[in-house]
Amino acid sequence: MSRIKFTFALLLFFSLNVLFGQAIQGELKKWHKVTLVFEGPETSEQAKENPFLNYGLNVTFVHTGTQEKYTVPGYFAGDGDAGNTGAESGNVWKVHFTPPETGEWSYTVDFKKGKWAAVRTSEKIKSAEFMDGETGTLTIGSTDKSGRDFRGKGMLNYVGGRYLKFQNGEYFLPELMVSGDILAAIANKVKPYLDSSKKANKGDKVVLGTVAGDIHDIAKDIVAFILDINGFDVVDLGVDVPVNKFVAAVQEHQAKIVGLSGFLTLAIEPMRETVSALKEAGFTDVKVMIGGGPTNELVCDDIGADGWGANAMDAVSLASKWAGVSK
Ligand code: B12
Repeated sequence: MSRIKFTFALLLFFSLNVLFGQAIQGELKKWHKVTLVFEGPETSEQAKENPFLNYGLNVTFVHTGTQEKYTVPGYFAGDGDAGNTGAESGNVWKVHFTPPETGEWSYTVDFKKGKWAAVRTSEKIKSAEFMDGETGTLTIGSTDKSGRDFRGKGMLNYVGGRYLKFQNGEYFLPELMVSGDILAAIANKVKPYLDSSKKANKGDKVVLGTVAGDIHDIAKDIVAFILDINGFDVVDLGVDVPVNKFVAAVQEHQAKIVGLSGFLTLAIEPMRETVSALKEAGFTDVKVMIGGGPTNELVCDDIGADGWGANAMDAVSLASKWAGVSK
């Protein structure tokens, strides 16, 4: 574009904005917040005609390519900087939109006035004029954010169960991570009050750990806790446990049961090596159970383990069976 054309386009853009009393703030990028700022009616939070109830501002955005459509409610924003100024009055109205797609979005403003206009439609509710009926377009580019910046990941959606997922496909983990910490905290508080008669199994030791190369321990900790409250003495070796450490722990604690946890496909080989190493060390009567993401009964058979568990209660069932305890 020549410099003259560019200057003309720029002037047109600004004059249109002035004409409509409108500005667009924020980076025009996918998943970034774009704010439409309107110069609307001068009013106040204390006005008899309550701006949050008796005005209804909605902007409908439509993606030109896919026709994906969102209607986003706007709000009375005082002087536009009320968070800093504390202003209760002004003529600034805002709508925030986070475009979920690149490309062109057209928008249409609907601005109404009347009793409870913010929450209902009625023939008595009329145009509030100002920006009502205004239209425009936004051209949205790709996000330039990555890493921990949420603007590179998109909206967080609930996808069932306990999980939240970003639009880029990544799961949001904190709840799961925190749940492990909560369990540990609860376990420490609850254990002293648990029925000590369950400790009839005392002597039934389970050597447990997440195998070499793998640091996932939320599930392993749950298994340890459930085994513990069911009367087993758990020797928890932690995570990334080398083969020889399992063997040494079995020797030291004279344990008859070993539990191997792993969540990486790469954990299957260390599990196999641990099973073999125990046999080679002469612990042929030691039973080994496995569990965690990539494991199943086929893996169990293939690596020569004695049992597989889908969950912590399976660990209790297997250990109880091997210890000759009925559960
Ligand atoms: C939480 C998590 C993490 C956390 C772990 C935090 C922690 N302190 O444990 C963090 C963020 C640290 C992490 C790191 C990584 N992770 Co990760 N992680 C997960 C995630 C989301 C959940 C796993 C989990 O804890 N589930 C919760 C438990 C409680 O669920 P559960 O399976 O129902 O638990 C039961 C059973 O498994 C069973 N059980 C478990 N162990 C045992 C043992 C026995 C003996 C028995 C009987 C039963 C049993 O009992 C449990 C309780 O009921 C999974 C994806 C997923 N949704 O599963 C990926 C996942 C396991 N991770 C994965 C990967 C690749 C990694 C990383 C390599 C990523 C990276 N590039 O850095 C690193 C691992 C580094 C390493 N060397 O280990 C991949 C593994 C892919 C694969 N097949 O190899 C997964 C599947 C994600 C994915 N789809 O890509 N991760």
